[in-house]
Amino acid sequence: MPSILVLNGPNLNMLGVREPDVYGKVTLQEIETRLRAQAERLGAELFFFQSNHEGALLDEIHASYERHDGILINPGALTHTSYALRDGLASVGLPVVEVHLSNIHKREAFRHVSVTAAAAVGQITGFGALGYELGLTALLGQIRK
Ligand code: CA2
Repeated sequence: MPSILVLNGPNLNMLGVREPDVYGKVTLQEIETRLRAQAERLGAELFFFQSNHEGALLDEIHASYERHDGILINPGALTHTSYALRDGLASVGLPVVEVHLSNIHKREAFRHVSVTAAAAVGQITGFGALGYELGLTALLGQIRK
């Protein structure tokens, strides 16, 4: 059974708590519950990790080497700034799918660029919590092809 690391970056622990107009009312815990149900249907094992610290995310990415089969990641604002995360994702050689709740291209100019997406197979942006489920389906498609 494929093993998937689900990574969430800075501030995603605040989902559903503040700014529901931008990110919706769903909490990260609810996203996890929905994704686990989908993973069970699709026959995949999920490992969740959220951190507000770039280095902690990087350590988790490095540890995924030979432990997981793919990475589903919402890097939060590190999407737009972190060459370290991009290099880390590229270094482990696993298929990566990047997910964003909001449509980053419809927002402030600084969000239009993702430096991490170059290390991903593809990016899903603007579909809210559903994006994680779409991303998981896409990632498993890459692993099983
Ligand atoms: O749309 C996304 O998923 C983002 O990755 C969310 C990040 C943002 O920096 C990216 O540009 C796009 C923000 C994470 C959530 O931040 C919150 C802030 C306040 C209240 C709740 C969440």
